[in-house]
Amino acid sequence: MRTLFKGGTVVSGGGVRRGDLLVENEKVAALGRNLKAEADRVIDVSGCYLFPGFVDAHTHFDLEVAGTVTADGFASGSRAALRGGTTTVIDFACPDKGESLHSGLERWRKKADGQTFCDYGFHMTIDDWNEAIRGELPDMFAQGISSFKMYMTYPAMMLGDRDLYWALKELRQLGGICGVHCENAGVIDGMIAERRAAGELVPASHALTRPPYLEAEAVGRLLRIAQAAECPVIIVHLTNGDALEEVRRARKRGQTVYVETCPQYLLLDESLYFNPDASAAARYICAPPLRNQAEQETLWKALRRGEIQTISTDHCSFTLEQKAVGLDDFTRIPGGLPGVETRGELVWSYGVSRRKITIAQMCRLLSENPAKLYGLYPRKGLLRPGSDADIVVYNPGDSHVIRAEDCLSAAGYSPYEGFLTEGCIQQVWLRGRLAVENGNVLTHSPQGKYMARGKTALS
Ligand code: DUC
Ligand code: ZN
Repeated sequence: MRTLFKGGTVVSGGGVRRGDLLVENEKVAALGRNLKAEADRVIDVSGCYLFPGFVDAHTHFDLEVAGTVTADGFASGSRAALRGGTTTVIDFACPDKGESLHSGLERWRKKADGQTFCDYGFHMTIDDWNEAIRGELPDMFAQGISSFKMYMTYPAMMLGDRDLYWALKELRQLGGICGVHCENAGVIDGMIAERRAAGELVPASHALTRPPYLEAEAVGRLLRIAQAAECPVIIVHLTNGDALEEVRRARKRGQTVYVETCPQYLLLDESLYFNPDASAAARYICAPPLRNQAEQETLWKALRRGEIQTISTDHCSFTLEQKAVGLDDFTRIPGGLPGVETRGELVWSYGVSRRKITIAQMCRLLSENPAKLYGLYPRKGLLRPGSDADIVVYNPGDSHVIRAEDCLSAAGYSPYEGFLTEGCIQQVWLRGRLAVENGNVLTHSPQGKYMARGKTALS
């Protein structure tokens, strides 16, 4: 099957170029101006931008958090992803403390295989450090897991400084890359205890007990640990300028540091936690929490300057009923926001359209850089002969209002309710097949393939 996309503008991390694109079966076959190719079908994409399918390198589908399980499993989560132009997700396999990495991976493969509508891979969470886990790492690479995750907070998952150091040293030897959740666990625990003693358990206390400087402290400490281990690291979901300062310092010292942020830290602010209606405030609980508007501008500037490499979503969805268990005790509210469905249109509408970033930067942040960083490039992350024909057809002339009732996520609400988009995702193609058209997912069975990934290729 040969499909010719005529009259569009093809986007890459290097820029935009008017031209046609020929797809043969699952792959891009040719690119060029006025391509004269025989094709079984011709798609008129004049006026539209063709992006390489977006990669969301930070999703949590089918994850147990605070005694409940995320509303989205791999089926609903990946349908929502596809609808939002995300053709590949990298989710987090998360073994319990004491469980082997192999057993955790097997559990996550069972959750995802045969259920997932877009392509997918896994990062492996290291929530314990011992000889057995060290011994399992080489085989993780053999199974296509080249990236890992560690937590400096959450008692069920966190590692202390010594174990972070040893794990990073080992990953350096193996050529792995690790994302780290940076927040200072001890002081946060102390602040929570103080709020509890004062009977201040409303959702606003969530933001007050996780201030930006405690994230920055953990980022700074992690980067010194990474310096000792001589290992590159990724700061996931970075939210603020003080944390970014720590990254700048480490880079000045010569360290390799990658940074991810998320749409919620660019577009939503902490005033949402101070809504006197606790059920309205609870829907925004996530960690790290939302910050103020000045921090949003700091992040946009850092994106424009190339100091942040990826925008992923940290999609971790709960229904309002699930969030409601903690209305009188914020520590019981399961943390996380839905977002996998709206990232592309939001970044275009509030980033590109408002001239905060360019179209090419959007392509780097959503497609090219995550594909390179997580070992999927050049199969994913660009449109050139030989790449997978994962294509987002973006129509800049259209627009719509984000409404939860139109969304596919099982969360049942959207943090971006009422946001107006500029432009719309008109079509999404997954490996040469039309998967989404005008907001409708056309594939009725899960077609997603497991992506065994190689080592990082982002410099
Ligand atoms: N933060 C959240 O809010 N949810 C999932 C995991 C995380 O780090
Ligand atoms: Zn996360």
